[in-house]
Amino acid sequence: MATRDLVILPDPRLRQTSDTVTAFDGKLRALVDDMFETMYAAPGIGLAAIQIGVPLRVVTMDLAKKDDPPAPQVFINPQVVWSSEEKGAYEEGCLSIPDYYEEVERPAAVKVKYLDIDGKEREIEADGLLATCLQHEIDHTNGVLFIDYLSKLKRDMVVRKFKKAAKQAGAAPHVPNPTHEL
Ligand code: GNR
Ligand code: NI
Repeated sequence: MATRDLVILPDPRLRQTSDTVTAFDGKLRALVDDMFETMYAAPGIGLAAIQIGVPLRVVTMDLAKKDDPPAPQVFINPQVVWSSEEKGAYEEGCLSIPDYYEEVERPAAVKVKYLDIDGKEREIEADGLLATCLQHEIDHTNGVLFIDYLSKLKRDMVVRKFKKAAKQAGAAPHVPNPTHEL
């Protein structure tokens, strides 16, 4: 088991559509293990595989409150099959967009079909934080980020900030005007 590096905005992999999982084997279990380790270490309450660079439709989640026992959940190939007309608003964050939080409005309740780690078909009806988190993670499997629901002005501001940060992180150390020294 190992933690993996998180993929951060503006990495183009975050815009990839992930592939459907077809093999329910040890490799999938190892991926899920690494996703939980990475998610708990971050810490985050949900993670999509693309956030560690693996373009597969795999989602991990744990919504247990601090001091409650862990409640790990895995969703393979999740898809929303029903969503409520009623909307709910949550302040969302994303491990791929660190330290940025904004309120997002989404359907308040959803029904999600998915497969469990053994490939067995499951269905869950969710509201509250679980509904929000499921939609946020399913969006990741489709290359969609929560900033896509904000105004263009807000989204452009965030993307610019992260582009600048990535550029500075990758740039060579800057020595101002070395030839103009006395
Ligand atoms: O840790 C996370 N918290 C969170 C809070 C509100 C709505 C969604 C989330 S998911 C996020 C982890 C993450 O980026 N998952 O993709
Ligand atoms: Ni996210």
